[in-house]
Amino acid sequence: MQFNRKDFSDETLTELYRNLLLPRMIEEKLLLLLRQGKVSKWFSGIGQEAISVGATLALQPDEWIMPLHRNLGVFTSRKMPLQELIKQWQGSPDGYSKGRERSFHFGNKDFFISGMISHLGPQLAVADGAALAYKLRNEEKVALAFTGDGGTSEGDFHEALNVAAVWGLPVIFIIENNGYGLSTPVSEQYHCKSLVDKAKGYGMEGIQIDGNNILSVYDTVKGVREYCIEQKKPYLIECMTFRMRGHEEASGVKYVPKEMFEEWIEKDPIKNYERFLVEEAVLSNLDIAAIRRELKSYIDSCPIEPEGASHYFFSDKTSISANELEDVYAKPSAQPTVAELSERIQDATPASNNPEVQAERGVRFIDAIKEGLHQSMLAHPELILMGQDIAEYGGAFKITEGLVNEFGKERVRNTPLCESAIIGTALGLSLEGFKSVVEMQFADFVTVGFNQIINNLAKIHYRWGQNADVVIRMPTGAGVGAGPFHSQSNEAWFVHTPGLKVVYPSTPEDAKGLLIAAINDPNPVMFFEHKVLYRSLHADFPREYYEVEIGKARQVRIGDDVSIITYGMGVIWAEKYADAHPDISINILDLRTLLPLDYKAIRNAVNSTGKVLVLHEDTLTGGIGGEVAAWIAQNCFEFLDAPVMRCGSLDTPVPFNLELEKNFLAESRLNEMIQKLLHY
Ligand SMILES: Cc1ncc(C[n+]2csc(CCOP(=O)(O)OP(=O)(O)O)c2C)c(N)n1
Repeated sequence: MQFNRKDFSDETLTELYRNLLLPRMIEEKLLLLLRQGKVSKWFSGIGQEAISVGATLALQPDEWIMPLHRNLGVFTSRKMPLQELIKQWQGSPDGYSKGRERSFHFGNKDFFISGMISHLGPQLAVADGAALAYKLRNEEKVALAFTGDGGTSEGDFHEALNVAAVWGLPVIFIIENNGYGLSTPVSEQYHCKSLVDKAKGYGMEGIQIDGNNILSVYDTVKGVREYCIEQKKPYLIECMTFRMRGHEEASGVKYVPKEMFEEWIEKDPIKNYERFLVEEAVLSNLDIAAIRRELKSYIDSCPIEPEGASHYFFSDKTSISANELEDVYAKPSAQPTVAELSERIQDATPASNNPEVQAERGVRFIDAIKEGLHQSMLAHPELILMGQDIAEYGGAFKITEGLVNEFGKERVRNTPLCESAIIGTALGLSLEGFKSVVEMQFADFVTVGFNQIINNLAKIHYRWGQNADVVIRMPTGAGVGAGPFHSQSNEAWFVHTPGLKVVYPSTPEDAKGLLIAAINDPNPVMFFEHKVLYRSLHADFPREYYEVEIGKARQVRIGDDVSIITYGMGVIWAEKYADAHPDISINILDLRTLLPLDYKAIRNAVNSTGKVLVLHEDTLTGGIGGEVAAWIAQNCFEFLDAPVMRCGSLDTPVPFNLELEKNFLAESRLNEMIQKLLHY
């Protein structure tokens, strides 16, 4: 192995050595603990340390790194105390993830390390977001993300590299090509000659280097960092290396030919670097032995919980559930109050008090959403809008029309066609204190961004205390003959995911106030907007900047005979039905927020009539109606005079033909269900 010390001082070379050695020695101890059952899971990075360590040391300590499961060297080179890391690995409630996550599935803002999710690829776009934040603030910084050779086959790899290239983001993407993805050799993983060749396809530069050579990694990443900052571009580095142990400690290495180990043991990053340091007279063998002794005593001084990862730590078991639930959502931070934010808007738009401007203002559902977005852009200079065709074109439904003229293309961003990367980017922006609103062109297309929402955004606060300050706007629903992929109601998918908030307004006033509240909320909010209502629903709404509280239902009508608990288009159907049947006294509750539900309001609705119909446009089976009905049965049984009934759409995909669609929709069965209930 050839080392080129360039003009690195002896101190730098020694510092690199200490950092390189530490994760190896920690791992050797950890492998013991694993055998003793004191640690439950371990992904070894032995043989690959030069990549994590060299790359981390080449960055500034306040630049975000997105590591994966084999990157212990990132954590140690960022100087995370080993004592704290051990607590994390042992599942201690005092650990970085409070015992909620295993091994390296956690991050920490103080160390600018973003925690991975098991799915690997999603990490890459989060780096795009952090880099976008640097770019927007004109900071001279890069973000760095790791992937394995296996991870490059994921769509997330393609999406993240493409976005970084198109947007000119300072991101360093590092592929650790260690020959295998679990048991899959690279020959079964990709068909190009070298992974670095993929850089060309994205219009970015790339280089392949020896990942076992610490100087090569350190020097390359340093140079690439400068390039990314100066050129405002991403860069791909493929580090060739080898995994000296199994995928994880239980999985063995039978599938790896013996000769490969023989070949790569000769290329061991530590042995080779030690030899070089001695040859260069930077360190003597005695110095090396002294450093090893020093690190050993540091490692041995860290307390190990003898019981290992177990319930042992939770002495006060009575409060476990309360504590657990407490951390699902981030608390509002010390951000300005609504009144203070409102002042910003007044300062920015003296014209908003002008009667002529006000007279032109529309009162459609869509106008309320536009106004909520516009005022939020004024109130939050750090709010970024992202979506397909949302800038000059104004979005598929023209909701963002005009915003780009006022706020510019940096804040109103057309995106490539890649929902997953954009939602990941939004999360990365959030790491750096930005807010974002992502527009799905149609709610149906959220499926290709699903993983980021469900696994990354939703769980991040519970897992390691980071919030995802992201609103995802979901133009939803049927009724316009748009067929199975432009009409679905998919809110129930998200209601089943702790960590998300799900909001679904049915009036212009609520649409504006809830959107403002969603943007002010530090948590990820799925914001459903019924497409049919955009231009068909007219009702004046307050012009000032205001919030409608998330989690509070709205009493639409008071009645004695039957309660309809509903939301979204269901509210419109229920009101229409009540107007057409003045002889029936109908109580209507608009849930407005589906997660968290307003149980108090539901209880009142049950109590006031004793007969309840839960109505929604979503298909019946597995819809939110089932959840509401079950809760009522369990908690309000004594108020009921009839079984709780549900009215949902037919359990089929949404058909295109208007007659079929009409038959599909829940409204076609509303009268039948109400009559059943009344005559029970
Ligand atoms: C989406 C997804 N599919 C499958 C897995 C299971 N899995 C975990 S790691 C891994 C191999 C990853 O290989 P590579 O990206 O080369 O990284 P390495 O483990 O070699 O460092 C697999 C298949 C996963 N975590 N996520």
